Amino acid sequence: MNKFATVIMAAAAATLLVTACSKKDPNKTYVGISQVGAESDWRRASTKSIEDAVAQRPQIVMTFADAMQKQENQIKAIRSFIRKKVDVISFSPVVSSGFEDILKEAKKANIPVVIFDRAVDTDPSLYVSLVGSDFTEEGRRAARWLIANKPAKDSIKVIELSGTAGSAPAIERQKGFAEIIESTPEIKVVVSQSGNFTRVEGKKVMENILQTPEGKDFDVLFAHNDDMALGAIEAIRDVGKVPGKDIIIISVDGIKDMFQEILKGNANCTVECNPLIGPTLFDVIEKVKKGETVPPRIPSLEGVFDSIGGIEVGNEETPVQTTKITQEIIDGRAY
Ligand code: GYE
Repeated sequence: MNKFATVIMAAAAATLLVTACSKKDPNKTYVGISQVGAESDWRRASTKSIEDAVAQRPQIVMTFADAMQKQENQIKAIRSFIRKKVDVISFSPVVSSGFEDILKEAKKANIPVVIFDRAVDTDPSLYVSLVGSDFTEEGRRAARWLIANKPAKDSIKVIELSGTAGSAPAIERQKGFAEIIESTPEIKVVVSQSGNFTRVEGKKVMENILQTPEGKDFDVLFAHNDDMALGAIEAIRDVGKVPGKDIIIISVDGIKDMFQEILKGNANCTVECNPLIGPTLFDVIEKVKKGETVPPRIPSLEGVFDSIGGIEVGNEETPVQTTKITQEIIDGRAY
């Protein structure tokens, strides 16, 4: 075979390969998912819920990309989904700002976007639906629990460990908590620092705070997620204070490890945030692929768990009483 023929054949093979890869089965739904990372037990449960849902739906062809908590990775992944011409793009935005341009690219390519978990602050016309929790209400619930169980003191000092800076759950949990404690002037947040939603950083940040004057004298830890609270509990214990007793520990998510700590008396309350959104998410994605209309906002139903039970922490529209944690409840939890 001469050189010319070899080149032609290689080119033909390459074309064939490209067509084979890009040929889509019309009966399948091609979905590109960009997940935040694997920063917490909550996140790992969210990914598992997505994988389980896909395993149950043979018609879904998913490309999954882990952004490792970096927005730039997420933008790259979304751009590659657009190039691949998937049917639907879905992602949980690491932070809420800075997605306008890439979402416009998706819109231009006629690919609908379903956001899950965390919100973006772009024009809402750039995505079809947001499937996820009400983080502001989670912050409010945490504050209502504190007010119902506050120590009898003139001054109650709170240290807040916030989540990833600029992320929707960090912004909104902080806002909801602040809004409710405002009417109880003896409760004050004296320090607020980010632990980036991880156990390791939660511990490190708490260790540093414990060395400052504010860290020597405080009453409550409000952490934006359980993983940071669990790291902070270790740091608090290391300086000889008793978490759950000397320091009231309140956090958000509702992972098994935190339930266990509350049952042992080492922590006090966790506001549930449900990561098991896989089935709802793919129901929405399939409807979107078929061109059906879906609600712009699909919230999750969630509880609040503590060692007491029966504390009202909801609002007028959605009253919620806390559930007292038992070993049986822990054994029945999926994450
Ligand atoms: O609370 C935290 C995770 O976006 C609601 O992200 C989610 C948060 C969750 O890392 O554990």
